[in-house]
Amino acid sequence: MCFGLGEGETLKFDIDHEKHPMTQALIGVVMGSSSDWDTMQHAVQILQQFGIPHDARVVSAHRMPDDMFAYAESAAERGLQAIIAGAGGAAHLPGMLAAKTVVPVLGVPVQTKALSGVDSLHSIVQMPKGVPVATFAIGPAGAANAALFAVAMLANHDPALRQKLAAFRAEQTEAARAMTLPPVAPLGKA
Ligand code: RP5
Repeated sequence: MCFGLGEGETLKFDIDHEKHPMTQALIGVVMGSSSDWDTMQHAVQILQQFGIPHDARVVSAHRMPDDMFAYAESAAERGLQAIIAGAGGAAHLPGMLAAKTVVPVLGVPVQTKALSGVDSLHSIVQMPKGVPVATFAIGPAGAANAALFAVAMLANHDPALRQKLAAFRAEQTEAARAMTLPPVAPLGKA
């Protein structure tokens, strides 16, 4: 699956167009299985919302290890600024990608049936010293936050994108301020 800019769409932030053609992905989203898509699509939604060129695909650490290495080894030369990697269970994918590239890897633990994703979280977060994986919350919130983190990294070098991110935060603030609470339930019915 590949998401680039559509025809007529303009790039919404300043990048070196010599180095990064209009449709070149800046963020790679990978996952161990198509069964991770329900979770990982939340990352893609955020990237789409901010107009970040990206691609998304299945790259399984244990079912297609050679492809995983090829993906990681070519990540820097393809211009990827970060890789968002989601996996569940004995979740090797983010750590093994990080072992094969210096492009920052943002790990998303996918919720599992057996251990609710705590297995995935521990597998991803407990990287030994020297090869880091920035690890996010279990499930869709982690996927969305990984993408927001990637946006924030890109925004360091892009004032327009930074403004967009600030507006996104401001919108959330307003939504929280507008929250109201329901009346207290009568005694015995709570
Ligand atoms: C991992 O195994 C994937 O990331 C997925 O979360 C898990 C189960 O994969 P399927 O058996 O559903 O394909 O590699």
